[in-house]
Amino acid sequence: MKKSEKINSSDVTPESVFFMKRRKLLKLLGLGVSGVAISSAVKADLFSWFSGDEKPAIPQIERKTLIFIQPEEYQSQLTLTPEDKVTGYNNFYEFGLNKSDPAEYAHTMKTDEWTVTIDGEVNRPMTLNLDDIQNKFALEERIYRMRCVEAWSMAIPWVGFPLAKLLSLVEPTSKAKYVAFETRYAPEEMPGQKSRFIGGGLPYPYVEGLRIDEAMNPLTLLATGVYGKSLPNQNGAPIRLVVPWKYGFKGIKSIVKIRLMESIPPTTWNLSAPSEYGFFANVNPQVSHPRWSQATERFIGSGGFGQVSRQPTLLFNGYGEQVADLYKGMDLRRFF
Ligand SMILES: Nc1nc2c(c(=O)[nH]1)N[C@H]1C(S)=C(S)[C@@H](COP(=O)(O)O)O[C@H]1N2
Ligand SMILES: [Mo]
Repeated sequence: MKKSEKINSSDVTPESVFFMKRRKLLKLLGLGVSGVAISSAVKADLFSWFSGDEKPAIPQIERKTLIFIQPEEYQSQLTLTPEDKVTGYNNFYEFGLNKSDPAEYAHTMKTDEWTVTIDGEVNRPMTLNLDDIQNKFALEERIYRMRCVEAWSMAIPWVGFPLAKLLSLVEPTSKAKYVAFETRYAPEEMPGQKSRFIGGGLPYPYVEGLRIDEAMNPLTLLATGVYGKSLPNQNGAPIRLVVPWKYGFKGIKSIVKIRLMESIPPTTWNLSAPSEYGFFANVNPQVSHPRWSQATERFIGSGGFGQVSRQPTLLFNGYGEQVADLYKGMDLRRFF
């Protein structure tokens, strides 16, 4: 090797390598250039700059086939968003801000030996592992509309069970007015939790909350699967919340803690930008986000992303019949 081509390992940062000639790069990566150690993190970054066949396959975590019932009332005539889009176009800032980042990087989160602790204002606090949960609650498939606050939407066949069943098991006390949720905190596995460049500067762990009557509503689901199989990490494995009449950010992923509380719990997007994201976050076409209208949405169906169809947004995302009573007499503009 010519002297001028020598590279020290300390020079091999993603930025430096980005500007290297492609040929030199490939040589570095593949051919064991002596004296150069490239960390696997840098390697992963490098590979992500190549396209198609030069990219290593994304490690796929095995998804278990689930057994579930299909209650009539939760099936629907909706056109489903195809599975590859439900599992490939995601928001999970712990793994990056691009919609493709979660599918590409979330496999680093470890989901074996997962437990969920339920405590606070309850008579029977408990910690359940995933088998306990799977054994205690029969799974059902429910097709729900999902509306992200960014004005895109999907129709998704979740598999899960009503949160109300879990809450009944722990017996909330009369002081339990709210339910708080928390995502796993493991910065070594979830790089966005320690880097604001990856995680968008949100406070972590991601936290969410519901009023107790919202949490007890039969529509509110704890999902452990999607499209008939256990959740892939990018969708919030092994267990996540789905609240179909609220904006998608209420659907906190990869839950490890559920706490019943007397006072209103903090929520991540509200902490981050309180004038833009409220506690309630009910889907409402008449209440604009400060920076865009919520009147319509781009439905992500089977067409290419360039030709998604625009459709009107529905009050409570179309679930008004089941949930409007929860907000009787409330000013939905003030409590957005
Ligand atoms: N922990 C955690 N949960 C999260 C998010 C996140 O960044 N971190 N994003 C939310 C947002 S903005 C949306 S729209 C949904 C997306 O869920 P999906 O990727 O399964 O469609 O997850 C929500 N839950
Ligand atoms: Mo979202």
